[in-house]
Amino acid sequence: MSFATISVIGLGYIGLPTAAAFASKQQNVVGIDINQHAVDTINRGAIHIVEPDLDKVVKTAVEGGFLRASTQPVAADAYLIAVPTPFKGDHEPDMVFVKAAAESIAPVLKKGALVILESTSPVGSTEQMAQWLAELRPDLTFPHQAGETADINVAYCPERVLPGQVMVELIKNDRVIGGMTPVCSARASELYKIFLEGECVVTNSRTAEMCKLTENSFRDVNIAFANELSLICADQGINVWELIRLANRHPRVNILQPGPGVGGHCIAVDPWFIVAQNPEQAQLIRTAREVNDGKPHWVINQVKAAVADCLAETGKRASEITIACFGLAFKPNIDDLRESPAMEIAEMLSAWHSGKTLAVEPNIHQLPKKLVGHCELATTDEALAQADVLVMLVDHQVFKAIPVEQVQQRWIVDTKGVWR
Ligand code: SAJ
Repeated sequence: MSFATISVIGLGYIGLPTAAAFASKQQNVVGIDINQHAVDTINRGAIHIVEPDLDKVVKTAVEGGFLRASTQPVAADAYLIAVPTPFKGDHEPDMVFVKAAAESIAPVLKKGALVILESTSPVGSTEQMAQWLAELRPDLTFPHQAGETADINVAYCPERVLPGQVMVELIKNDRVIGGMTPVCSARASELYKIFLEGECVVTNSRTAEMCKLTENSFRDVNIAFANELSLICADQGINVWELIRLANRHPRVNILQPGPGVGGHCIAVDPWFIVAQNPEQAQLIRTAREVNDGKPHWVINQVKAAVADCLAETGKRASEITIACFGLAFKPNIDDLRESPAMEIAEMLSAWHSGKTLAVEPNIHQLPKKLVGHCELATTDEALAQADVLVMLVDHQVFKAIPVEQVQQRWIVDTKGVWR
């Protein structure tokens, strides 16, 4: 059975590329979002987020009449829900957007439709979503009620694309397909095969939900290991990057890189979903989160020690000292400042420091609101010429290309090993 209309609910970093990928295969796609600005932008053939190559695919799809956006839900043969799943103050997952998405499509659902949840969600969310839909549409049957013969098929199929490489990974990566029944999985696989070059790997919805959380927790735990090593090495007078390079020569060792902390919307969030559901068992996962969340504070203390040293050696007053932070993005070579430990550090440092704080971020043209009045946006050359204390926070390619002889400062806190 083909899908005459595909509707993607949530046109953000995952939903819009997914909608565009289907539309690029000449499918009729309607994207739904509550953000009128996003809808208007997409309908003009433009994009409201930054992701390489997405603009071209969206433009072609909109101009070809295969993709349109709306704030109003439409009847479709397949729905993909890709809305945010943040956590609340106590690290409990907040499913309010998934619930709202289910409520929005319920009135237009028709017999034979497929509903897929893509948002990162705690175990059991897909069954919960099917239940919400069933309560709103008692005239239809759902997999938890009617199994293989249900009117509506429901599956969990997580995205696993890397920001910055979404348009490639969306198509090439294998896709975990977690149907509530084997029929649901078969239909979901059929849908993704429209654009997928990777494999569809079939399981049930609960395993698929846990798989997504596991992937990001695995990375978080491994980064925490590297971050903990960086603290130990600083204490022992050992260069942690050399240490990791040497240890990784072992055929079965592959340590990740330490940094200023872990940022972005995924890795710093998803492990908490496991912890919230399994507080007794998830000791290592919780500790990894705490280690990574604690890293920016450790970096601040390193900078404070460097400033104290600089004051003692130069006899200057604190207000006469300039600190330069290199990088604000949450990882290298992107302009995304969301949940960035580098931003957190620049913010805390500029609030603490009585002198000038410079921020060097070649991927942005104006300072984010939070830093206005506290920091000055500077070029690499200006910062290297003016600053007493250098703080390397993001290993952007342009920073790695700075010739060593241009870096004359004695006080350097290098969280990425660029100036090792
Ligand atoms: N980081 C380190 N050291 C490393 C690697 C990363 O400190 O060795 C830091 C980065 O600087 C950044 C954070 O971790 O602050 C996260 O960056 P990332 O590149 O590891 O991951 P994201 O958040 O951009 O994307 C992740 C990916 N998940 C995995 O690699 C397991 C991606 O495949 C997921 O689709 C995405 O989360 C998501 O949407 O869940």
